[in-house]
Amino acid sequence: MKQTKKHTDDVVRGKGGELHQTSNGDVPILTTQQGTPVSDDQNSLKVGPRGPATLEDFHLREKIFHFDHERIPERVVHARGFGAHGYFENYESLSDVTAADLFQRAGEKTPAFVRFSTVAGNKGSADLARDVRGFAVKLYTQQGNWDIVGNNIPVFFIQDAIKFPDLIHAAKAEPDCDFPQAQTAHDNFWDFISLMPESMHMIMWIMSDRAIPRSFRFMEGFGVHTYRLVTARGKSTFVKFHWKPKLGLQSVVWNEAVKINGADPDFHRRDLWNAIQSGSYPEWELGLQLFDDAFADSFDFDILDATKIIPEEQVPIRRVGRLVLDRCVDNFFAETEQVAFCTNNIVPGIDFSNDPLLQGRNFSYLDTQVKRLGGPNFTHIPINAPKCPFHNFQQDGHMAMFNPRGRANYEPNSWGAEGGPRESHDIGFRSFAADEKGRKVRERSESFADHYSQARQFYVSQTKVEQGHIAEALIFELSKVHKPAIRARLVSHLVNIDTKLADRVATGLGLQEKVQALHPAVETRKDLKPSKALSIALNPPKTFAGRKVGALVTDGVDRALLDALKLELDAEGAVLEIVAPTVGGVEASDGTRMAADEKIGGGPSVLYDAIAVLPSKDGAASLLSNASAKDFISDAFGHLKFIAFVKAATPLFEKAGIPEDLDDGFIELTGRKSAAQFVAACRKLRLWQREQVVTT
Ligand code: HDE
Repeated sequence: MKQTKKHTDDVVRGKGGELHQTSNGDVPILTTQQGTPVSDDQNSLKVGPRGPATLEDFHLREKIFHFDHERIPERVVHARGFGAHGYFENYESLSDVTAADLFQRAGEKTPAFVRFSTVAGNKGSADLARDVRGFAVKLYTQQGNWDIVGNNIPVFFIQDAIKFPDLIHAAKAEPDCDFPQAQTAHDNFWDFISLMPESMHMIMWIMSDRAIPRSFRFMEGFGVHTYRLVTARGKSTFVKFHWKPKLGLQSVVWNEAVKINGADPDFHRRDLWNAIQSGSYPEWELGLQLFDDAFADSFDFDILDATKIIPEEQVPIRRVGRLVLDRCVDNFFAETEQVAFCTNNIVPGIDFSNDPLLQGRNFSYLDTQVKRLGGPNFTHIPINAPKCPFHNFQQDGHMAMFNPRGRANYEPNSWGAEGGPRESHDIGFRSFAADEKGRKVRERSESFADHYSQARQFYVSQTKVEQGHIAEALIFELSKVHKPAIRARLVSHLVNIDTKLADRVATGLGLQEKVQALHPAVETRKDLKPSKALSIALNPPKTFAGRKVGALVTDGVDRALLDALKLELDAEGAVLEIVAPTVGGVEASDGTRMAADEKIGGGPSVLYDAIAVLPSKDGAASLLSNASAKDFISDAFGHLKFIAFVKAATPLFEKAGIPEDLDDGFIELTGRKSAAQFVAACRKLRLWQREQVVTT
């Protein structure tokens, strides 16, 4: 092989025509794991170029051996996830309610790592599955790592951890055929759920648009369980944790979710990655619902029951700081895959409650990390290691990196200053000294028995449109259930929640017989006040910031108009992407060339929050036979999006089946002023009244 090249990008050919790139000092020299420099990474060591391979080829063996062991077990649940780094910044000192070090000083920043996830699907499943999203936050505080391992829904399916394996078995692919993937729309799930009345509140949430968020950036997070905050003097206050997205809530509609999964199965992870890489850092405020024993005793439900919320109207949320995600990972596996969240990672000043779900989780997370990460030293992996000093006498095991130094590996000992760390009565973690007594029983508390009242409260807190989506989601899911008795049994629960909902679902399923209410353990309360905070539609964002407009253009597009639109979107903090017949772009009306972000079929309108249809007259004519261009428009219309347009687009609208009498969601672009009007309209995200014409 001749080595004459100057730059690594240059290649030389080997005897068999294979290409070799070598280091010329501009990049490091390739080595084995042991640091031995490698001369040829294209050919294994053989006896003659056509002869057998040799066993002594340590480079080949090491490379293949390492590759064979690249996979670790994926998470049993929440396998599909995406993480990012950032920080939590305190607004004020919370020393009145907690001794937790990170909450003592206003303005203090604590490093954070967050991993978002879906629950049911495997690691390679699509992002827009109808599912709960995990919202797990690791805070590297000065007194140890604190993990708030939450979800984007504030309640859970079950009340006792002992049912978790059953729930997850039922939700995941069925064990004989191994499908469906990342979907609850199958017999096993609904069979289990229909026999689990405590899950009905959660069912309302996952059948709502909360389970198909537009982006991780536009969803809330919840700690779910009741925890305790504890002061230095040992005073305890109950707390529920909330994350409130700065950009507001937003979801997609179901038909859109289905199509996004095909067009871009990585839609959520790409969204987060792009936002952070472009400097548009997503932000959430940490909210605390604080309450004392007196409130807990007087509240309508048990604060230890994870299938219940405390409405914000009853215990307002105190916003105490902000979480900012400002750095993508350097390596997905090292950070996002190996991060190990544990509910039992807690710091002084915070404590658990007796929620039986939380108590079970405190066992599960530590246990699962050993399986996933291969041994007890997963805390030595940089993403899991505390950023504060840590000292103990734990030693050895697989991959030990930080064994104690010197001779002391136990305490008490007699080695004085060299004797290693000791306990601290002043700052060490102390559990809240709760009075606990009772009979040892395997029993559910009667205070957990109301299964329907809050399910109803959630349902009646939704707008008509949102209620329709819940009904349609139930009809969709139950239509995939083959056993009619399971469908009917589920509807018999719905009767206890809302009879109109039950009727609508029964009709949608074509049930022939009137379904009677399943006998409830506790009658549904109808006096719980609707809570505005539970609806997405009633809490619209104030801005279109962070959202995306897709502009369908052709050669001859009006450049000035496009520039005007871009200026308005920039000012709002939103993004404009160009969708053109080819990715090579178009020649605009003024003769300038514009690159495209997507080819029409590759950038369907489901990937955008709103669209602009800006072809030239000739361009529109040439798109009339383009099925993707038609779908671009008809989908945006069907998904209730705002549509900016120029007159030349009219034939395309006709082709896409848009009613001639354009509704308020269409805004004709003529200049900067109309572009501003379009952006202002987009802040509403969707024209909900269009649902009277199209069903999503
Ligand atoms: Fe989890 N859960 N869970 N879970 N969970 C896991 O831990 C478990 C529950 C949640 O991004 C596992 O590291 C039990 C509620 C998130 O890495 C496992 C019970 C909530 C994540 C586990 C629950 C969650 C997990 C699998 C019932 C919301 C992903 C891999 C008592 C408050 C964290 C792992 C990440 C992951 C067990 C219920 C949230 C098996 C036993 C309720 C966000 O340990």
